[in-house]
Amino acid sequence: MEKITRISNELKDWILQTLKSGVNPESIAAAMVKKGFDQAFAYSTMIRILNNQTLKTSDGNQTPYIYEAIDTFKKGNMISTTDREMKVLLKIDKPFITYLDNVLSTEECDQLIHLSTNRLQPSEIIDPITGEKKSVPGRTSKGTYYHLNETTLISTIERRIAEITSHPLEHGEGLQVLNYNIGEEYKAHFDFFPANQIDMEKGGQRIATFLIYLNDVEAGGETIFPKAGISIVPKKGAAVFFQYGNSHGQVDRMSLHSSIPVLKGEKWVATKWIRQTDIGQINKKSEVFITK
Ligand code: PD2
Ligand code: ZN
Repeated sequence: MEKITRISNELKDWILQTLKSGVNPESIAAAMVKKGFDQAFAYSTMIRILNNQTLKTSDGNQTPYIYEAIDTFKKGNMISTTDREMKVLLKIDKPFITYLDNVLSTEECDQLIHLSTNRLQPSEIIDPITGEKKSVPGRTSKGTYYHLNETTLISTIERRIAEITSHPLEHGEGLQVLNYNIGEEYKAHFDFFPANQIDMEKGGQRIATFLIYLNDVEAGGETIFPKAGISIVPKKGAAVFFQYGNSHGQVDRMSLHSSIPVLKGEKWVATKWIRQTDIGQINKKSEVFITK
């Protein structure tokens, strides 16, 4: 059988993220060969990527991502939910990113940190090659997951997120609370899955992320969107909401983002990843894939 000698943009992104997550280049090249890639092509592709050289991809002229406006954000500089008023601090259309103030009260932030402190575990990813969960240098935070509606506080936050984003609560994965100490980070990644990991039984593709800052960080810890040239400085109770999936099933590569290392103090965030459809009974907690 003829061996594959071209790679797609999607595979290129996957390789980049897999490398950043700490998987060694040989394992990735070996996985490509197993999937039917020409051996010399797989290894030379890895070398080009490692040396940061340009790479010709088979789908360089893909249809551009179609941005779709979200109703809540068409209406001005304030957003109201049934229980809260919040101010829009920043709104960018392409990629779609908003920064909202006052999403959680100081007390809600403190309560969520308190609730999470004794549940923290090293953050993990799922190795696409072995399928096993593991800690990697690219994601050094600690974290914990909550089931949908696990406590009254979690329910309140989830209902508020659903009202702000116009995405039903059931489309959200379980809330995740992350804690970064000095030097800890989450290297550049996409939150959406590569096409071969989308499971329509479990909510389908991830299409948006709602990230709430639970404290002020003394230095570092910004959320960076390098392709968009944007840096969001954490502010207690404020939230960044970004959307990268549309009704055409496309995903927006401009949504690449990272959490840069904390330089002073610590950082606490709560993240909600939102899917296309209902997440389903068996999968109420978030799972972190290496594609992230
Ligand atoms: O903690 C952050 O700022 C951050 C940055 C990028 C969190 C995530 N991604 C995430 O949870 O997906
Ligand atoms: Zn992310």
